[in-house]
Amino acid sequence: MNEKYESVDVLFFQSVPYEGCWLLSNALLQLASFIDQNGFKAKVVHLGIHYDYKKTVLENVMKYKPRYVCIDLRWFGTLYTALEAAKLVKTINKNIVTITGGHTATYFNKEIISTCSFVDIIIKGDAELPLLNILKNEERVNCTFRKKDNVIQQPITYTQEQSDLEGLHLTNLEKILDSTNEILLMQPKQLKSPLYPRAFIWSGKGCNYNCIYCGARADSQKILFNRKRPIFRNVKDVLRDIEEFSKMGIVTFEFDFDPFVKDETFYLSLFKTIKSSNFNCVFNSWTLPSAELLESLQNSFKNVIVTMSPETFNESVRKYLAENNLGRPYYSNVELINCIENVRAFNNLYLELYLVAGLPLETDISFKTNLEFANFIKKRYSSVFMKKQGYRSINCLPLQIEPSTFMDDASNQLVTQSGMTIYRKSYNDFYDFSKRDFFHLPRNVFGLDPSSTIKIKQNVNLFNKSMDKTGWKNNIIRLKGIFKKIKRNNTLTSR
Ligand code: B12
Ligand code: SF4
Repeated sequence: MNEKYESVDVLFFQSVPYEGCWLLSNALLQLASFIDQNGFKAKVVHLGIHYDYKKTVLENVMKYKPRYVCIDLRWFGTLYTALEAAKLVKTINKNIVTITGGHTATYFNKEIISTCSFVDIIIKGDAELPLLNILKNEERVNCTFRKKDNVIQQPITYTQEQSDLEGLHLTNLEKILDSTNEILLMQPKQLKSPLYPRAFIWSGKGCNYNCIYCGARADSQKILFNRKRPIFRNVKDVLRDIEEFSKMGIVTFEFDFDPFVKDETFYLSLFKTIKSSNFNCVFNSWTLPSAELLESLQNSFKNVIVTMSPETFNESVRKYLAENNLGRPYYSNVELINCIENVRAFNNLYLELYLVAGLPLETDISFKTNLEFANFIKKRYSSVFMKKQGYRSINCLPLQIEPSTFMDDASNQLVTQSGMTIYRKSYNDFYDFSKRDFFHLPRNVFGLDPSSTIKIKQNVNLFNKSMDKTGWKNNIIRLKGIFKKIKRNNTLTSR
């Protein structure tokens, strides 16, 4: 380490659930950009980059000599390495101020500050202004910290509104990101999925829905962020982010923010302004996209994967969750099929479907609908799926317990009614899971009781096996009736 590096004010660390994990939180890049725009020197380092997170922490603290180290703690899976990283920083220089933030840190702020003397400050909720205040030595907001022997837990008084998002955008990635190309372009080596490398484009915050299993459901947004409604960014700022990533050679952009009910204005105006004919898109649609939105995706991008998450093909389970404010708005299987037909009508649009195994109310009989309907869709609409060896376009993922989910009476009641017991609730439960996961030790992956776990595993295996073989004649006969109900959109040509 003879080279001389310019020291920075803030060193951001992307924590990892396991060595080599490539995922980089968009929030870290945005926070670093914001700090940079405000005249402070910031650097983002990914702890997954060299398959030895401890070495990466040590080397980079020595290299950049930061005053503050900010460690990502959005995903509960990274609890262990995030806290270990903070501990290590203090062993190098105890005067460096260690800060963490994100969904998980916010939810467990009190537990972390009380048990981890090596974490100085937890920023709860939106972190732009609170972090800037810390750097400027101004009054702290949204923070949990120790003062003498007391724990100070400030209320969340800073919550970004739509207007606060104006002007927030990525700055020079090469400047703020250490090993930029390696991080942004390392993805294809590890993934089977097409359209990689891709960059995630942040388009807004919050959610209107209350999906039973989600740690960012509308009710959690109030607790974690004091956020009452979803907000969108400016199209102009989003375009700047796309431009910034494209300078690094990335041409595929992923959107995963769709909290609206029948209001697609934001995406329609964004896609209208995208000029390059080389860009690809992955659009995670939380509801069913309209034909107009699909058309605008086809016009703006070379290849597009549209993902939809009906969660289950069993209409009564889906309806129950939606009607009881425990899921996204209800749509019928007929409406879903109509939408798939619309996707198929555009040659450059491909479909991915996501289901969840282990939803409360699910029975062996209701799960069977998933198998039958998935097989039917795969066969009937085979041309709508992207062909790639070993790549599945209809997926069934297991339910996994996150912090800040299943926290109201209605969801708890439903869980008990379904014969399930949640085993992962407290900070220690989540910390233990994260640590065991990192060391590949036996662990309760889904956070549920043993019999629910066995059932979920069996169903996922059954589903995957069924997706991977051919010959689904029976299902097609059984499901033929649905076609009678489908209102075909005659204006679109079929693939
Ligand atoms: C987009 C998204 C993704 C993208 C991430 C793209 C990317 N490159 O960042 C993808 C699809 C890859 C993804 C993956 C996963 N996700 Co996700 N994701 C989201 C989603 C929908 C939006 C997050 C977002 O972009 N917000 C915009 C940013 C700018 O805002 P923000 O994150 O709130 O950040 C602000 C504050 O939280 C804070 N902050 C955030 N980070 C930090 C760090 C520091 C140091 C500080 C000080 C502050 C701070 O300041 C930020 C600026 O104001 C949320 C749900 C939601 N609506 O929030 C789930 C969510 C964050 N994901 C979640 C989960 C569980 C996952 C997965 C584990 C799912 C899985 N089982 O595989 C994986 C993670 C895999 C891994 N390696 O660990 C949970 C997390 C629950 C929890 N407490 O752990 C959430 C809350 C809900 C959900 N179920 O999806 N996700
Ligand atoms: S739509 Fe559902 S899964 Fe997605 S962020 Fe909202 S509550 Fe969570």
